[in-house]
Amino acid sequence: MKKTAIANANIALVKYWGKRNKELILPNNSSIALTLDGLNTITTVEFGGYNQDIFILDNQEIKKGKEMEKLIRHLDLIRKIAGVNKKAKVVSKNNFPRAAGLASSASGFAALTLAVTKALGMNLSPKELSIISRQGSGSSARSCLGGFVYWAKGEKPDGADSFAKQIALPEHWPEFRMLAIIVSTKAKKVSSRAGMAQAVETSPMYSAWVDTIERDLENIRSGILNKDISLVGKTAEHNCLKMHSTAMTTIPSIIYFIPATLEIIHSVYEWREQGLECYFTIDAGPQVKIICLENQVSEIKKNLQSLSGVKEVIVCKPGQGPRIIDKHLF
Ligand code: 2P0
Repeated sequence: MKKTAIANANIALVKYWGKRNKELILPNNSSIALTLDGLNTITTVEFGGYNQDIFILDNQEIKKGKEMEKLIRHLDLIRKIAGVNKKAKVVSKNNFPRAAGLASSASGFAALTLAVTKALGMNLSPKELSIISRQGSGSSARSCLGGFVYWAKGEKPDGADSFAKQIALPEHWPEFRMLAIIVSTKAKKVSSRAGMAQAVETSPMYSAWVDTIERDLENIRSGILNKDISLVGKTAEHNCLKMHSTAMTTIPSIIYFIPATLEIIHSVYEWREQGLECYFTIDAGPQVKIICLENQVSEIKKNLQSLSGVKEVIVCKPGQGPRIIDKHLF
């Protein structure tokens, strides 16, 4: 059967950084993210009639390498659960640059998991979907739900309690905005997966990261529920800098920032002093995401035009969880 799913990317306000189990993708800490309207992956999956798994990503056939290995591993996981061994054709398209550090693996695995499970006749709850999706790429667990989402680290060795739960619907805070600012389209040198593993193993700051995470989670949760942009923004900024401090202090060190990243950080500080309420968060790459409310977007966009390193600005609102659509990619 052929099925097509669409899923949105998500950006974390409290980051996922470090694993307690690399095989099952179980995190050392819980995280909170916003599922974004505007950055999505559409994936069509068909089983039957194929001699081998076929993968076409952004109009290019992927025959080997890490992306193909991750796809086959995920298909095998779901085939095992469903008790089938048919090969699949998977065609996937992102509406944003893939290697730019905008969480394409999150939307990618959420869309893939929904399309594959539906194509195999499975009807999963968001909890079950996020448990399976998580094993493809951790952050994709959060893209299995819309709006503001909490991914529990869980305690169980098998990961049965490490799944995503919704904190608030997208409609709870429709004025909330994230501006994804592209400053580089080059693929990053150190992946999130490698960066977080290195931080766990070698950064003396990593224990401080784990020790202070619960306070950040509580602040962000309460900031979301009370629609308190200052609390959400300040906490997200602080949490992001703590994550980067563990990366910078690994051996060898990892600095994800480029000059344009720093130019935006300092501009955000300056704009805030001038009364424009905005905050930044940065993932394992050079792009900056600005957190603000709708009524500040046009001024921030205007200000960004004067910065030399800015290549593109994508304005994102709170978005919906994944869903099945009728329009197939093949
Ligand atoms: C996050 N990142 O919370 C953090 C912040 C990057 C920095 O989740 O190894 O691509 O596949 O589980 O999901 C990116 O991590 O890593 C990520 P794997 P993933 O958004």
